[in-house]
Amino acid sequence: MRILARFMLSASDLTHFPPPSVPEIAFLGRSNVGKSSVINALVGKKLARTSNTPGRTRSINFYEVRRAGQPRPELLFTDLPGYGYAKVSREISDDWARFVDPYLHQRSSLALCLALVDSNIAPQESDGQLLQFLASKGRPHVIVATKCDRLSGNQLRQAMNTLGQAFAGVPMVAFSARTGAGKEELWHQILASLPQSAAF
Ligand SMILES: Nc1nc2c(ncn2[C@@H]2O[C@H](COP(=O)(O)OP(=O)(O)OP(=O)(O)O)[C@@H](O)[C@H]2O)c(=O)[nH]1
Ligand SMILES: [Mg+2]
Repeated sequence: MRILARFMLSASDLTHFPPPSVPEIAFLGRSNVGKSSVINALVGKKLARTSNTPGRTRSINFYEVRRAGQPRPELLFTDLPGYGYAKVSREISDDWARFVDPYLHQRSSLALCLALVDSNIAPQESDGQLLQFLASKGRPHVIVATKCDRLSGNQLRQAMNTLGQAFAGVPMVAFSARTGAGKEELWHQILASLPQSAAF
C-alpha cells in the first residue's frame, strides 16, 4: 500500500482545529519519545519535523493521509505536543490545558490514540497518567514502544514484559523508526480502529 501524506495545518488553539471529517489517529507521548519519527516512518517520508531538543512540537500538527489513487484524504494523523520533560513542562502544561486536553475530550473524529513510550526506559508515571486518562475517557488506545532498535532481542522481550505488567490490558506494538520494525503491525492496528464506514 503506497501512502501519500501531506501537512495540513498547525493548531495552537481550539479555534484552529479543522472541522471533524475523516477518522483521526493521534500520536501522544513524552517529549523526545519519537512521535514525529513514527509518523514519518508510517508514511515513508520526512513529513513531521524531528529533533534532539525535547519539546519541539508545541502545537497539534494535522497531516492528511491517503492511499495512492484515492482522490481525497482518508485519515488524519495528529502529532501532539510532548509532555513530561522538566525543562519545558510549565509551558507544555499550559498547552495541554488550553488545547490538548480539550482535543482529547471532545474531538468527535478521533478514532485511535497511539500512546508512545520509550522501550529503553522503565515505565514512566507520566505515561501511566496518560493511559489512565485515555481509559477514563473511553478513548481506544494502543501503546507503541519506540526506539526498539537500541535493544537486543532479549532486552526487548524483557522490556515488553515490564511494560505489559505496568500497563496491563493495553495492546502494544514494538516499533523502530530507524529499522521499520513494527510498521506493518502498527498500520494493522490503525486500520482495525477505523469505523466500518471508513473502509481503508
Ligand atoms: N535509535 C532511534 N532513535 C530514534 C527513533 N525514533 C526517534 N529517534 C530519535 O529520537 C529523537 C526524538 O525524535 P522525535 O521524533 O523528534 O521525537 P518527538 O516525540 O516528536 O519529540 P517532541 O516533538 O520534541 O516531543 C530524535 O533524535 C530521533 O532521531 C528510533 O526508532 N530509533
Ligand atoms: Mg515531535
